[in-house]
Amino acid sequence: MLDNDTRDWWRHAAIYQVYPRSFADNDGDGVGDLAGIRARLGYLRDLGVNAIWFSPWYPSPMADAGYDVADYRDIDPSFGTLAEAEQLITEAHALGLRMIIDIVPNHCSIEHAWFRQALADRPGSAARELFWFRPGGGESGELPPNDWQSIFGGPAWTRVADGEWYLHMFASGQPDFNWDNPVVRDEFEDIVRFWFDRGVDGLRIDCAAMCTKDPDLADFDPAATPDPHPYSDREEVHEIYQRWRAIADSYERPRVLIGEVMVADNYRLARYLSPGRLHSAFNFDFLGCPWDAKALRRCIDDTLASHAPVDAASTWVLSNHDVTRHVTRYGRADTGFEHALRQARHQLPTDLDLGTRRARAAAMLTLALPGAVYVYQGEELGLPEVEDVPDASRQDPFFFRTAGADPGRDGCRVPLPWSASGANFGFSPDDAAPAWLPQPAGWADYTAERQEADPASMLTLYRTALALRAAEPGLGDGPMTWQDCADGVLAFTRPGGFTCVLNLSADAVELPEAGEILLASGPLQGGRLPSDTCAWVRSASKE
Ligand code: TEU
Repeated sequence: MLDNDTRDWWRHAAIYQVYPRSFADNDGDGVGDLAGIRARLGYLRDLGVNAIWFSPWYPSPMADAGYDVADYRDIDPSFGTLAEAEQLITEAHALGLRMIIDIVPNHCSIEHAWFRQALADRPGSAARELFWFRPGGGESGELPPNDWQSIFGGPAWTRVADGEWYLHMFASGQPDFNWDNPVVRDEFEDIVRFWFDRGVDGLRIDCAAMCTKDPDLADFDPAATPDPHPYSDREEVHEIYQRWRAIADSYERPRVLIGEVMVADNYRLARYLSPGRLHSAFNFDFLGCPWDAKALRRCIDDTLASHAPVDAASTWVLSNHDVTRHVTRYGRADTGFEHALRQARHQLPTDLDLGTRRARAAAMLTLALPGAVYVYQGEELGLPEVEDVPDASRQDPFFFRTAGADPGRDGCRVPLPWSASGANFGFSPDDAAPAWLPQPAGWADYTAERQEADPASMLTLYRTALALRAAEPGLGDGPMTWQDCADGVLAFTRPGGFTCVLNLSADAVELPEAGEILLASGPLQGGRLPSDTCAWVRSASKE
């Protein structure tokens, strides 16, 4: 039995990502809010997840959907109040759900009090030293201080009225903090305590590898993979999390640190997870792994091998608010990582039936693997990417900073469909404003209400699989053993006679184990496991 109350709950938890703008709207403005989430906590408990991770809920001008934070100690008024957040934490805990919030330490918003002060003060002032302000190049400082490019496209520098430039690795509304400055470090340690004191169980740390920069701010060639890198995965960054870990461990019920760590490989990732640093990090390698038996096996083995020496639990992620939804990705010819992040955002031929069949199988695979698993809101409903978001509704800076060349991430952030009745498919109450991103007309079939009653739905599959996982002693963190099987088929056992079999080959195959079928992602064909289908089997001889 997976006990949600154990001290190391995060090693095996199923963690549900709530994107607050798009989960549920209670006040009818077409934007999700905390009251909407509170009203649907029962849905999450019934789904069977152990924890919720909230994307940013802080006051923000929403230049990057809340990842541009104006005040780290409050709640955006469109979402609610700090008092409501505290109620939400208490109510979630009462239902046995842990609470993880997003913290964004690499950058803030241009509306943050520190940045406003920096703009008001002179070059060289203490407020400017909290960020990366520099004079420009060229004859009269008209050129950016270096050649760094924003991750959202275009130069990573913006010029202010007095002629200086400030660094922003993302949108121009997201100035990067100067983590060499002890004032920044102290401030964030205080923010970390602020939320832990309010009962938050863990932090998801945004852009965790990027906080520290080479103060020389020299030009560099990204293709040359410089070592050390000027702004990513630098040695000094670990000190930040060692200090946060000491804070997390100082609580009677220790708090958890989960990194969004984008680095070259799993071995670099594992350095963030070594003792005294972060507890856990997202497995983006797995998210981007092509739908192919050999590639998946290699990725799983590499994950386990890199995590074992630092005694970290693995995590398994299929989707999040930054990537094309996996039902759509898996319905395409190329399912790999670059594709997930970029090209896939462009309309490409997609077979949604195929994508859905694979997504069902993939969910069962992740839930059977050792470690923790993340579920991005809407994946339990089998939502596809919304590819025809009208340009006028788009909000993602990726779209604007690439002049539309990259349509951005809005298509995976469309508000959830709850029911056929009610405004915005039940996302909002009656008579509400239109949802902040329009939902496709055909989404009635995806509503939670319709799926609840359907034993063949994606929602039923997630509920059943999560309940089985919680009851199965060998699942969650712990050992797994590969079984020999045919090409294109993956099979592994977990303790207690549990076997997971996934057929990625074109033809139906015999199940390698005789036994009771606990769950299958699709109907078997005369006892054989069809292509793109996964089954959980309890072997007759429980070893
Ligand atoms: O993402 C970090 C990041 O590097 C992303 O830009 C990622 O490469 C991209 O979204 C893939 O499409 C985090 C957040 O998850 C993202 O939503 C924010 O926009 C970003 O940080 C800036 O805070």
